[in-house]
Amino acid sequence: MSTEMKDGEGRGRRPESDATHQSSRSISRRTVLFAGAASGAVVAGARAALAADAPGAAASGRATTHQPTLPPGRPGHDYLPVTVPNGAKLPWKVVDGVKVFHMVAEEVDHEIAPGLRVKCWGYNGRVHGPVIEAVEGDRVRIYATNRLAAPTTVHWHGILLPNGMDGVGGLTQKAIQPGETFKYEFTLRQSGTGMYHSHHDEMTQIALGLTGLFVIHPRRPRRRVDRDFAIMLHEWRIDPGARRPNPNEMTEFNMLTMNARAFPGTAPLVVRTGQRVRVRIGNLSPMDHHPIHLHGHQFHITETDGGEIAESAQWPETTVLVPTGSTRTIEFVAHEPGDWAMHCHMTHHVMNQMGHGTPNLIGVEPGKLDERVRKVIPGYMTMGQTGMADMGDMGMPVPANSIPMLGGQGKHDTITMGGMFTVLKTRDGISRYADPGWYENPTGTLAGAAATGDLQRDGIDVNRPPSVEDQVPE
Ligand SMILES: [Cu+2]
Repeated sequence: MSTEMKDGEGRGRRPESDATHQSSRSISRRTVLFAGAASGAVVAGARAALAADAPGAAASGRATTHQPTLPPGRPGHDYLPVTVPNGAKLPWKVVDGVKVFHMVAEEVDHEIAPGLRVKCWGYNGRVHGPVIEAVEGDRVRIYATNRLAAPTTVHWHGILLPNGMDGVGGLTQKAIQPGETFKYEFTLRQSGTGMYHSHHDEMTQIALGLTGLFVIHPRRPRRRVDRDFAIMLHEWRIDPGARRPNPNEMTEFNMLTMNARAFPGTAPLVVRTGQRVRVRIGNLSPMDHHPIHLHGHQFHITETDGGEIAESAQWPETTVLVPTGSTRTIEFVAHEPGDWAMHCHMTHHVMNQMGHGTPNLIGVEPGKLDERVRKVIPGYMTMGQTGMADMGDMGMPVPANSIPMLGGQGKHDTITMGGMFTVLKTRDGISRYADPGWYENPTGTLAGAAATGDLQRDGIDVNRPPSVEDQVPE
């Protein structure tokens, strides 16, 4: 179906000025019919599409070169607005049928997690920049003011637009000098999750936070969801005690963030049991890809930044790899109440600043070492013999303006995670989405210390050597 429509677009292409007189639906039908007539092979498909009142290219999540400008899409009417945990959205107003936005690139004092504040570069006082939200067919006019000390540009990543609006410094425009305001204007020809970021001295400016998400809702959605979340991934090098992320870092990133917050600073995703949930995940980390894993569910990857994935091509997953410079959208039904971890599965990406460079002391017996070192360094204590979990809750002092490697307080114990970690909180019957606190596990559904009676009944002797069933060659 989509292949046929692509053919049709090519053959049926018409100038935008002409197309603007037509509704997108009539154009879609015409292009489908052109394709059928020209190839003589897809008439049946075209008929089927018309019979099903198919949304056509303009509403399919696929690219079109002649999307007419449509009346500005309205939140709550044309789309369900996205929820941005810990984040913000860029406000807009309509002027003569155009959605007008104003973003300001500037230095931003930003809290990554309680105890760690850093000087980043962001937009409109936020890191990352506020989410731009619009609808396929909207015409958008976006003013970009530069209040940084350096030139910058704004590139609309994955967005289909005229070349001169692409925001690549030197190649498609002059850089926006400090104090200048540039104007970008185009009609949104697609739906899906795009991004925006500086395309001038990217290494410095992206590393300091000049990125954001650009969500474009379809004009006529094929699938409805009840909750629609947007999360931007990032990685930073912030030395303990430092207030400026180091943009020169190439490999040793030590702060990993979701919407520029690290656990325990990440807000949960709150949903009601049974709701259909979408999570859009963008990644503009300088160097790394992030496999984001959701506990307790199977989801489908429904979109990339290249558009919607045909249903027949989607496959179930529990982890979605989000390469840098990409977006991935997942959807699932929140069928099971509880507190479900959602996190990057690279183990060093769920750790915070302190401790990545520590020597390997697993299994080491310090013996009298501590005593002897304390004569030189009062209070010295060897750590790490059993791993890093102690770093979370021992209350060990860390340098000012830095946070321990891991640890947030959970319902049952310390959560030995940090960084790119958050929680999907699914609750029965809620109508508000404020943090509902920790999940109360129904009796009989919570793992806990085994009772002696259970052990005896099942013949488990914890003092016997553990057994395995050896595999012998057949
Ligand atoms: Cu990661």
